[in-house]
Amino acid sequence: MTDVLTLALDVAREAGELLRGHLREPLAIREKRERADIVTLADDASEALIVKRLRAAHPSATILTEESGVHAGSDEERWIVDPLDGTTNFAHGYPLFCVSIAYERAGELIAGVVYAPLMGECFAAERGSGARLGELPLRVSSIERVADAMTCTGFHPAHYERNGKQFAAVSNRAQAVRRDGSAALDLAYVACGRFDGFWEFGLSAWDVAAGTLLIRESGGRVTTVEDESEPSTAGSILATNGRLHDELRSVLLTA
Ligand code: 2AM
Ligand code: CA
Repeated sequence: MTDVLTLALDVAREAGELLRGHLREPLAIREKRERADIVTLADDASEALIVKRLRAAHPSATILTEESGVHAGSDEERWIVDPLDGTTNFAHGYPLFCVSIAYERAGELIAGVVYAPLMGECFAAERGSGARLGELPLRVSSIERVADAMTCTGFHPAHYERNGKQFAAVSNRAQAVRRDGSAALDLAYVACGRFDGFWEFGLSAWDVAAGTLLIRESGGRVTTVEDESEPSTAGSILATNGRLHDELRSVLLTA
């Protein structure tokens, strides 16, 4: 395991435990830019801890975070951090939330960690070395058809109408569609074969960077919904076991 992955794992676990501690407190919640886009003290505290720890151990890299933006550093190396993915779940005590930390060198994803403290699960991937859940090596599912698939999606407030149509279209074809509320964790669940496919619109790099590497290192495929572009800045993501990617895309694009 490289130093970078060890650092990401240590920091994600520390931040996850901090989030767990904040769950017992009354939550101060404020709305951000849009209705239903909320942030809690826990988001800010987790982010402060992560930035401090990454800066101390690895001072040269840029750090991109959800809440405080870009902490400037080298162009070559970048951490991409969501200190709490699934804030709405967290705020209601629903256990599907996580810390997501990815590390990029020269624009390529090198390491990614998704830690869900209430589930007690830590997913980690390193470019070229595979992905693991704890000690267990990960593999995407072998489901071949949407008809046999358990899929998941997320609803961004700007896209409810399209989401509704696509949710209905996939529900009519697949075994199931879930809407779990933490994109980073949903992607980790594709990597370990619980979900066969996931799609969402309106996500940002911090929601998808670690999960994208987890899936690619587990044998899956990650693109945008529309085409083969990289999803991190493109505005949509389609992430599957690879086998049903084209079929799921065609169901979504004709919905
Ligand atoms: P967050 O909890 O870090 O904000 C849920 O579908 C996914 O979308 C989550 O990963 C969530 O990340 C993100 N999300 C939820 N509401 C959002 C909003 N209003 N704007 C941007 N992202 C949002
Ligand atoms: Ca977040």
